Amino acid sequence: MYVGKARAYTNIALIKYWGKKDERLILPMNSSLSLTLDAFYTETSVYFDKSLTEDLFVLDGKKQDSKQTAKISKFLDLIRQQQNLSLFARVDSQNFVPTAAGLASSASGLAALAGACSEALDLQLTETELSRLARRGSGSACRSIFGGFAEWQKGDSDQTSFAKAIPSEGWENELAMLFVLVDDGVKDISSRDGMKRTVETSSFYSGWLENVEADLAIAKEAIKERDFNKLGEVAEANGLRMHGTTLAAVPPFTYWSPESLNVMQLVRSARQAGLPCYFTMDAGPNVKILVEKKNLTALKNFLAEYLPEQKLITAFAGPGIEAIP
Ligand code: 2P0
Repeated sequence: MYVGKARAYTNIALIKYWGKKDERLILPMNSSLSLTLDAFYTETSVYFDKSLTEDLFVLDGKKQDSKQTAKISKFLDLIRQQQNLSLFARVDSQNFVPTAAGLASSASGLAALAGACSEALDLQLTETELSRLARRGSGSACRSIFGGFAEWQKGDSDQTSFAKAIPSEGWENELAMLFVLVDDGVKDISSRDGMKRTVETSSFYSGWLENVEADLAIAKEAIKERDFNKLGEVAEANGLRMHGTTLAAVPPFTYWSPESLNVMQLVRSARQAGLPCYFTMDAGPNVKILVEKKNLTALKNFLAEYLPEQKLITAFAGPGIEAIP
């Protein structure tokens, strides 16, 4: 039996990954940039065990169905093929999220799985190699190998597509991200399906690609200069442009709910009131607000007039992946 365990934290993109050039290898159409957070993480143990006759995936103590297990098995197949191994595995994962709010993330999940497999089989991977491996499970997972700011350089092959830490001299520790939980009755479109449909059918997708590398350059400059407004402005604009592409997909869709729009407007109002803060959204209705730590209390007080406190979760910059003995 080979056993390994790892913990990985989720990350939120400030410059989004949106679209694949190669679905099998998970090579993205564009580079992206993220902040790894401390508030949400996954711990995963993997047991490659010769007594098993199939892969087993247990999440938060519950055995998962064949559809959930298929994504895990596909990743394990890759490991088995690379390592010339024929054992099935039991994967035991626990998601640590402050509430059951649909915040479980494939980034932390697949990064933790890659780390656990690497530990179990003593692969002795470099961070770059681990990032490439995690990418094969879920694109955004390649960024969760690193703490703080990370850039996923799109590359053009399995070898050249991986994330790197962005040197920031600890500036990320002056920042916070406030999650606003938004209720949503709409049926989910996974980010995997959403980005595929957008790449294949959205007439706005070319506009996304035209701007994203310039956005990334501005974001990196902002990090270097510790310029909060510059980083926030480009992140907000980039996120809006990503969400814009979905409106022109066939059939069209959006991840926004009416409440998401209300929260976006609240962020604009907070800014008008002299409080620097910026929003971003992913493949769901929750809104994430980037704010400097020194303004976090003021932002919470501002929002408290409009939103119940239980809807807010605060996160700070988090660490990179960790092996658990
Ligand atoms: C991101 N998202 O950069 C973007 C923004 C969602 C919106 O990466 O198909 O779960 O497994 O590579 O990584 C979520 O997509 O997709 C995502 P796959 P993934 O964070």
